[in-house]
Amino acid sequence: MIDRVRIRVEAGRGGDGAATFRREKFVPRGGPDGGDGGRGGNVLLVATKSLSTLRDYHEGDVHRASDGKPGGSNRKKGASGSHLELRVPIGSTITAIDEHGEAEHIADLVEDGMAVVCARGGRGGWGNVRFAGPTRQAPHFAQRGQGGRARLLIIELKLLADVGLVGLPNAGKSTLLRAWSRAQPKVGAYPFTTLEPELGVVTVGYDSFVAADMPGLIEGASQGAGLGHEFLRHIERTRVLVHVLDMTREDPLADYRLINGELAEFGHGLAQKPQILALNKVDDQDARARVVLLDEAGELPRPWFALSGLTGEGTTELARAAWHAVQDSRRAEAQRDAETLPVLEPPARRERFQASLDEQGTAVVTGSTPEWLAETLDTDDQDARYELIDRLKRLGIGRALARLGVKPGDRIRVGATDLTWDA
Ligand SMILES: Nc1nc2c(ncn2[C@@H]2O[C@H](COP(=O)(O)OP(=O)(O)OP(=O)(O)O)[C@@H](O)[C@H]2O)c(=O)[nH]1
Ligand SMILES: [Mg+2]
Repeated sequence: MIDRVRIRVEAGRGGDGAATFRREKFVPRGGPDGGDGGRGGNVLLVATKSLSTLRDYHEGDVHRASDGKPGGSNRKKGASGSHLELRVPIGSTITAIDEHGEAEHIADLVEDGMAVVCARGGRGGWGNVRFAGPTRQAPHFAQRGQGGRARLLIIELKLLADVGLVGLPNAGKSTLLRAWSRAQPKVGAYPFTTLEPELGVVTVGYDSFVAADMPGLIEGASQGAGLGHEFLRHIERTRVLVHVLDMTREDPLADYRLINGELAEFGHGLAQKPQILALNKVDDQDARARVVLLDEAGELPRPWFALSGLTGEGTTELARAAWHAVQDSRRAEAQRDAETLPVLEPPARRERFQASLDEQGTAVVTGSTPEWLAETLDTDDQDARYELIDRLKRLGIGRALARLGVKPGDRIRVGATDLTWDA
């Protein structure tokens, strides 16, 4: 099962604006008529129930949305690039990694049809018509299209199971899932028989829940030992844990503490999940005797059930208890959701730009609007540069630069663009 893949997504670039002039009979030089470029396509991830794995994705693949088309003469607007929709299974978690390697959680796609835009296409550039005004009737420049956003994404598929079976290798987890459901996970008399989580639907009367058989956990699993680390994160989304103990072993409670220690060490709330103890293999006489002994000594953490996955004894009672625990958890969650209704607040007012001096004393302006303008207006073209500076001033950047001591003729930087500031 491929459950984690890293891909690169690239939104489309905006089309360039056109710098054209009307050609009419008897009019030697018509006015500007260059149309705007179309915007670049977005990249979206969409959850679909028709997929259950990430098999369609390959590590390092690049997925691109299409670019916007350039504008044309006669004010013709360029066509927008089409969006790229990447389909992923329900339960996919999307994380973006920025250039510094920092991870940012983007979305949990937990329902069919749920979608998230993970890279926005660039804006189309304006045609030269838009730059005409009383002082500049024939602009010969247009605006370039904005680059599309590119992002490195990690898509992870976490299992959506109600109940997770945890325990040491060989405890009998797979055998229990076979007894509980029609799933046929491999059973072996050796550790690490189960290499991948397997799901089974467990029926309880008219109800049912989904249980996930996990690879065995060992000491150090939370640090990556054995197979544990890879799979501990699958347990994150289960509501209830059934902790399977092999009662034929010398000291089952030591095993119990070891596994719980690993769950606590891994974090992510695993240790806080409701847990039901499954005292397994009681078809074995020594195992049964051990249950009686520990019970009489009052050492068994509750709730516990004695069972044999092999003969099926006690498995129905355990299934029923697990189902009730799942119901309790669902109810508690519904209540929590009701108590934490979203509060509508006005969006925080964001500054349109920021201006500061870098170590060399160069003024640096950041912000999405100024950066967009600097990226798309050609600073080598006299008129386009005037237009850029004019627009930056209208954002209030002139005053901010003056406060920083910037004088006409100084070099400044806007985003990734260097230019000469003009008063
Ligand atoms: N006597 C007895 N043996 C059992 C019982 N349940 C499982 N076993 C045996 O224990 C061994 C391990 O069983 P599995 O179900 O593969 O154990 P697991 O916990 O899935 O093991 P891993 O996948 O390696 O983590 C096998 O030889 C099973 O036949 C039981 O209730 N009684
Ligand atoms: Mg197994």
